[in-house]
Parts: sequence; structure tokens; C-alpha cells
Amino acid sequence: MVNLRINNKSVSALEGATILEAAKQNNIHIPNLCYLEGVHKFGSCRLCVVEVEGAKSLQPSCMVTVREGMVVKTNTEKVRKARKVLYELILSDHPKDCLNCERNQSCELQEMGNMLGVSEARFEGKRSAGCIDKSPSITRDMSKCILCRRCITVCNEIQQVGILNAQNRGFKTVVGPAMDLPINSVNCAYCGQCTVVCPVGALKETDAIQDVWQAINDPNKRVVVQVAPAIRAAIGEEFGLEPGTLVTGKLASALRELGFDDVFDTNFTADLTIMEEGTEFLTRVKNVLTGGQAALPMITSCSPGWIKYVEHAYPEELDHLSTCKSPHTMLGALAKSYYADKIEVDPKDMYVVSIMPCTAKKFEISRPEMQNNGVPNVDAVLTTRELAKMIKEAGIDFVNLEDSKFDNPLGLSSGAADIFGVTGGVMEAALRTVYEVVTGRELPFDKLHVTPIVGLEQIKTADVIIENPVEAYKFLDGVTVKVAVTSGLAGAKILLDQIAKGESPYHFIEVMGCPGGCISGGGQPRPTTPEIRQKRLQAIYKEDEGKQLRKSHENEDVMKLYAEFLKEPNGHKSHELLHTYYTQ
Ligand code: HC1
Repeated sequence: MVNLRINNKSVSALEGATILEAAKQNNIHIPNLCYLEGVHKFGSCRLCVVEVEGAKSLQPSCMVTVREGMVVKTNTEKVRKARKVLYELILSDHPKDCLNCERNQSCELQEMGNMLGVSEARFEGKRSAGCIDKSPSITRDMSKCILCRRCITVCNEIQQVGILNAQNRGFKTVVGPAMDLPINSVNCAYCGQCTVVCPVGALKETDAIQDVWQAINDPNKRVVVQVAPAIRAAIGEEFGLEPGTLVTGKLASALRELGFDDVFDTNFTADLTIMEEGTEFLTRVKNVLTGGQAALPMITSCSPGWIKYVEHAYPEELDHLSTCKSPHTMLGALAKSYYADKIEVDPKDMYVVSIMPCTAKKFEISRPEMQNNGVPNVDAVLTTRELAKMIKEAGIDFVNLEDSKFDNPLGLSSGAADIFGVTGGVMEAALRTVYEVVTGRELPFDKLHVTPIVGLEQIKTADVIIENPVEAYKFLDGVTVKVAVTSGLAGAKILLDQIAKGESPYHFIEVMGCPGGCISGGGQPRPTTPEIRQKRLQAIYKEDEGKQLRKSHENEDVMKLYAEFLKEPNGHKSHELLHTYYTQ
């Protein structure tokens, strides 16, 4: 520990901490706009300046490491004046259209102005040009960018995709892809992590709210909605609830109040995905062990940012991807076939909306692979943030809503489906089913949690030994199934490099495009700090453990779907509706 004085108080801080971090560790707040917890510091906004005894000028507290005996003042007249001027300079090149900005009242710049007591814009000068760049997933309004560079940090250091950078110099500096190219023309994965960290309205999801209202208001449309696993552990934050508050029942009620005709759960098709993906995995392993051909490791395919990344960066490895579509597109395909038949509605008159924590899902639904007979499986994707806006717009008192359940036949789910929302969850769900199918016994882990792959580390691995399998899987006797899990594209790169070199020891890999998995998706409530991520993770496991039904193959409505319609996992009908291939 390092001992220092901040604001005349003796405090200690972790070795290597910056002044800003040391202050935070001791509950002293220093204003800042560009700082991102846990990553490389950039020091671009300078709003975190402090006085350090012995230094000739004010110091950016996010860039200076604490030293033994250091004396720091964070709140002197000199500091406050400097911060105000720095803030006013940022404001001089920022539109003041707060009332119609989508970040009104959730804008960090606005909040900072209040905190610093700035009540007028003293400096008005030339404004930088700014452009609007709209892709299926992300909209950039560069007139609002304050050049804090958080998005650059997240894109380059956390995700290591590296499409955002500062272009040009001085007053002409703009953040974006090289040569001012639009993001739909570069290798953006659409993960949307940049939209989560943007402090202002410069980066956001591409809005689908009006399209969804229009569908709800159209008397000729049957409007079906479904909710991703991670939404129930996060949307409460938009209504002032503590991070990690589970609101599954309120969510179902709110969607009904908004006017959706059928309120289904993506978790249902998460269970179905396990049946399809587990079967696919066992088929691939059998092929390889009996002298045939199949690409191993098999890699999960439900995260569209990850799919887009692998298409751009490792196209020669696409055959490692499971052929399963993502659970929400599976649900869309079933709503417009199995369910549409049941209720005698023409699939063309059905409108499927997915509530997702993910911005890349907006792009995913436009892919030709996600259509059947020329009809898209899903018509619109709303992020968690967009759904919260609709609920507020409709005047629904979310916090005090009564709980209700999802509709059948696409609404029942197991705890295995819940954990799809966190890193490691899809793999654990798959292992719960695959191990039991192969051995006839329950997965031998406490509370069914495959502990080595639970948690927020970048790469996690586990070995599962198969002993005494049932007759049909004798070929697996004595085999150690090696699995790996990663979340965030930087971890995916490490595992993909191993595969490309022929050095991957794994049979099965789970990849989620966002760090921590869907709980920290690009469309989730802001902010997503490490602490909030941890709380959402705990909520998801709580939801799982609170259910009687913990394994996908025990979902009776999934079994009914096979009996009535699909017939068997990986069968003809499943391949037609639920699987696809990604090609170079
Ligand atoms: Fe996910 Fe998925 S878990 S991808 O992380 O497979 O977005 O929550 O909906 O489709 O089920 C996201 C979450 C989500 C799909 C499922």
C-alpha cells in the first residue's frame, strides 16, 4: 500500500494506483469524462486535474501514479476554476440541443455541467463539422462527440477490433474509422461496446422504436415479442432499481401493457439451442473419433458480433462455427411456422420483435441467412435501453407492476437457458444436457455449475471426463472433453489464433462477443462497470438456481415441439428452420 494525503486526510491506496483511483478507493470523487475503469488511461478531457504539492502545474489525476508521502488537493479554488474553463471549452464545440438529444438527463457532459456549477456557455466559436453515420446497428453523430476517446479505448484495447481511432489533427480531429469511412464499410463487429461508454449522444444504437410502435398500432399485424436472457437482470436499472434486481415477471407484464399480442421468451429457444447444438457436437465428435471428418473444436454461434468478427478476421475458420442460428432467430422462425400454423396467421402478417441486450442483433436480423421463404425470422430488434424508453413513453409504472408469466407455447424455459446471458452459461447449459445424454448421469458439479468456467475471467477452461457412457456413446468411454470459454473479442482472437495454427487442445468453445457475455451487451443500461457486471451475473445464476427445471432436455414444451413439429434434433425440419452456414 502507498500512504498519501488527499484533501488533508491521510489515506492509503493500492500500489500503482493513479491519484484518481486512489481517491476513488477512499470515497473521494474527482470529476472525469474520459476515464474508463480497469483500462489504459488516456487523459484527454483533463477535467480530473488536481493540485499535487511540489508540481508546477495542475496534474491530470487519471495519469499520475501515487507516491509515498504525496500531498494532493482535489477541490481548491484553482482546481475548480480550471475545471470550469476546461468544461466550457468542451461545451464551446458541442451542440446545445439537450432537450431533443436522446441522452437528455442521462448525459455525462450535462451532469458534469451541473456538478461544476456551469450555468452559461461563455465561449462560442467555430464548430467542427460532424457527420451522421448510420449502420444497421450503430448510429454515430459526430457533431456531439467530445473527443474523450473512451470508444477508441474500448474498440482497441478491450475488444481489440481496432476500427475507431482519432483521425486528422487539431480542430479537425474526428473519431471514426480510417479515411472517414462509414462503419458499415469497415470491419466493425457491431458489438456496441462503444455506445455503452460514450458519455454523450454521439454513439448509440440505430433506433427501431418507431417501427415497433407502428407494428403494434397496425390492426392487421400479429405482433410477437421475445426477451433475451440477460434483459431480466438489467432493465430494472433503467427504472432506478439496484443493479442485479431480477424483473422477469414485471418484464412480461410491461410487454403486454405495451400492446404486444404474444409475449414469448428467447429462453425457450435457448433450451432448444442446447438440444440442437448438443446433438451437433456429439455428431462431430463421433465423426472424428470414428475416422470421419468434422471441424473441431466446434464453436458456439449465438453471438452475432462474434460471427461478424470471425467472418472478417478468420474467414478460413468458419467451419468451426456451430450451424445453429441464434436462439432469438430460432424463435422467430418457429413463431412464423409452428405457431403461425397453430393460430392460423399468415407468417407475412406476423411481426416478430426481439428485446436484446445486443446491438449486433439489429444487423443479424437483416442477414439473408436469417430468413425462410423470403420472410425474415425477426422483424425488429430493440435494445434493453430502447425498451425502457418505450415503457417510459407509455407511462407504465414498471417498478410497481404485478408479475406475470410468458405465453405458451414458446415461453417455458429451464435454468440452463437463463445462464445463456453470462459468459460460460451456454457451455454449462450444453454440458448439463450432453453429459447426461451420454452417461445417463447428472453432471458431477455442485449445483450443476461447472465451476472452472463460471466467472468473468477472459478465458476459462474445463475438462470433463466421460466414464461408463451408455451403449450408444461407447465410443466416448475414457475421453476427456476439453472446453474453453471466452467473452470479448480479444479473448476470441487468442483462441482463434490457436485454431489457425492447429494448436487448439479444445473440443468445444463458447465465444460471446461482449466482455462478460450478454449481461454487458452493447444495448444494456449505462453504465456497465465491473461491479455492475458482477451483480448482473449473480442475478442470472440466482434465476437459474431458483427454478425446478435446470436442464434444457427436461423442458417439456421443447419436447412437445419435437413431437409435434420438428420430430428430432438436427432433423430435416430443424435444418430448414434453425440452422445456417456462414461462408467466406
Ligand atoms: Fe444473448 Fe442469446 S444469450 S446471444 O448472449 O444466445 O444478445 O441475453 O438473447 O439469441 O438466448 C444476447 C442474451 C441472447 C440469443 C439467447
